[in-house]
Amino acid sequence: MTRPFATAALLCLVAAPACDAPVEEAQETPTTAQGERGTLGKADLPGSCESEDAVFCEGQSPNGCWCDAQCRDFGDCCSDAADICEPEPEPEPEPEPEPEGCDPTATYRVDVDMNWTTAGVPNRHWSPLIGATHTSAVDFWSVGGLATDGFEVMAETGGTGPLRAEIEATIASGTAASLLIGSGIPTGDGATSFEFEIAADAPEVTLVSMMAPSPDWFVGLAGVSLCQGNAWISGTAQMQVFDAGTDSGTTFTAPNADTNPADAIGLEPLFLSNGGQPVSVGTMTFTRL
Ligand SMILES: [Ca+2]
Repeated sequence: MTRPFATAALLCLVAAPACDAPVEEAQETPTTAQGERGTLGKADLPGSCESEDAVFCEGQSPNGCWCDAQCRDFGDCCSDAADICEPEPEPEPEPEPEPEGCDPTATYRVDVDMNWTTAGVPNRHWSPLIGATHTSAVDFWSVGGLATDGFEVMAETGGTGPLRAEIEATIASGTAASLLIGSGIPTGDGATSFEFEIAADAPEVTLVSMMAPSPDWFVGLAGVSLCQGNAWISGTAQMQVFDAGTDSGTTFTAPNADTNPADAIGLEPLFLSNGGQPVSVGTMTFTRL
């Protein structure tokens, strides 16, 4: 018996695993009560990473399954390891807010400034303004379209009742928001103005007035949005003279001559320049207040 051997035998008795495998390997491979930990190729094992009074996220559950960060690689995670031990994912950052869009409502003043000065026309004037604030889902008139019955009355007589009823029907149906009514202008080259509220969910303006006297001629706007680029805008529109297509008279004071069937609404030829460009007879200026 030699001392060195006896020493080695004693070491093996005290620390048996060191005799079967190099010490370094034994430290690299975690072991369970059942033996070495190896890849199981499973998603999880029965058991829990928590008991009534403890959690086992840094290591092994008393049930035998594991709760540590390596358990996914080994395939020996407890079935609730992800729920119990993985930190809550960082919440998604709040997306940048979309551009706000136009304020929900805006107040405007419209200044109607007319300068119709055709000589030799008796009693030149402009009939009462009528229109609406509305959505893009409704057109009260359009170039190339046909005049409604109410629009025909407005363009031929200046009367606003039937067109007002049509506008109120669209308000009731939800495609228009409010009726716009302004005074007439008792001369060809006078002015008038009024204020109105408009809402971002019905941001378009239609506003018309009959040129009087005339067979069926009028000025105005058709569905101009005052909300552009997410902002309420102010601006000026030139007033061109349109023919409603419902009366065939060609002079200011021509007798009634119903056009049946009606023509499409278009620019009135009497108010085109030699080059065919519409001549402005005034302006409508919309100013946000
Ligand atoms: Ca006409």
